[in-house]
Amino acid sequence: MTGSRPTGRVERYLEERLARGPVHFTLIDPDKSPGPGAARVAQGAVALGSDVILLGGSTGISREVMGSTATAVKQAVDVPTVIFPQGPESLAREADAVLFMSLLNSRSLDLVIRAHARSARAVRAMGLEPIPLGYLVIAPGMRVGEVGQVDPVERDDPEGAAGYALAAEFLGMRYVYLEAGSGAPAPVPATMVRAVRATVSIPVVVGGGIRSGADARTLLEAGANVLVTGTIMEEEGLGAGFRGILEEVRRARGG
Ligand code: 1GP
Repeated sequence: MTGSRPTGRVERYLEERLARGPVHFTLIDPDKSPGPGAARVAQGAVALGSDVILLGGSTGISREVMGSTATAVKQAVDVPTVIFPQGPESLAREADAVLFMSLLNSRSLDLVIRAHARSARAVRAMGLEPIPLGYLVIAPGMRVGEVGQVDPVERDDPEGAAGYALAAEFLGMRYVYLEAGSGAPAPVPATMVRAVRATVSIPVVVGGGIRSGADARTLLEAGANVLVTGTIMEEEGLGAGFRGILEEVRRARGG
């Protein structure tokens, strides 16, 4: 499932989990749920079987808010706390790792590589484990599509997505993330997930617009290895939608 061998603790944890089946990431926005609020959400999500707490989501999260939220979450749960960065200013040493992600289909060189060059040494100095990931925005892309100055992959272009994903693998990235955009009216199409899964050997992460067990099941059957959900929890807490998604992940693991 992986290309080059992972060296960090969080990647080894993920590799072990992925060997048993699909994995779920809970995305929490520290601006909307700072500190203890995030810790409560994380506790509930992990109790339902979520494997990783991702912190990120809105623009302009300060290092302070990210740091105090990571600390609270780490005290509350045993699973890794990983930063889903909006930019170098939201990095904080209190987390375990950071998705070190290139926005593959951005027109902005900053988001493809330049911001990374500016922040790489800080990531190392903070002791954050970088998880190399190719991030690909699929239409509609929502806010990240706009802010990220993206040329979105169209929903009827699975081959286009597969091309980007394989290029990411060839470049040594160890995950590829297909992102429909937070709050997207529908998730990434299953045909696209299937095409990418059939093309690459690295794990395929899928997020954006996953709101129900039925959505989750469709994506898992298409071969998604990691599902990321954020909005459903913001809107409904740990209600039927979220529970249904986790149930499908559990079922796909055979448990
Ligand atoms: C956003 O893929 C994540 O970056 C999660 O999307 O908020 O729609 O669940 P949602």
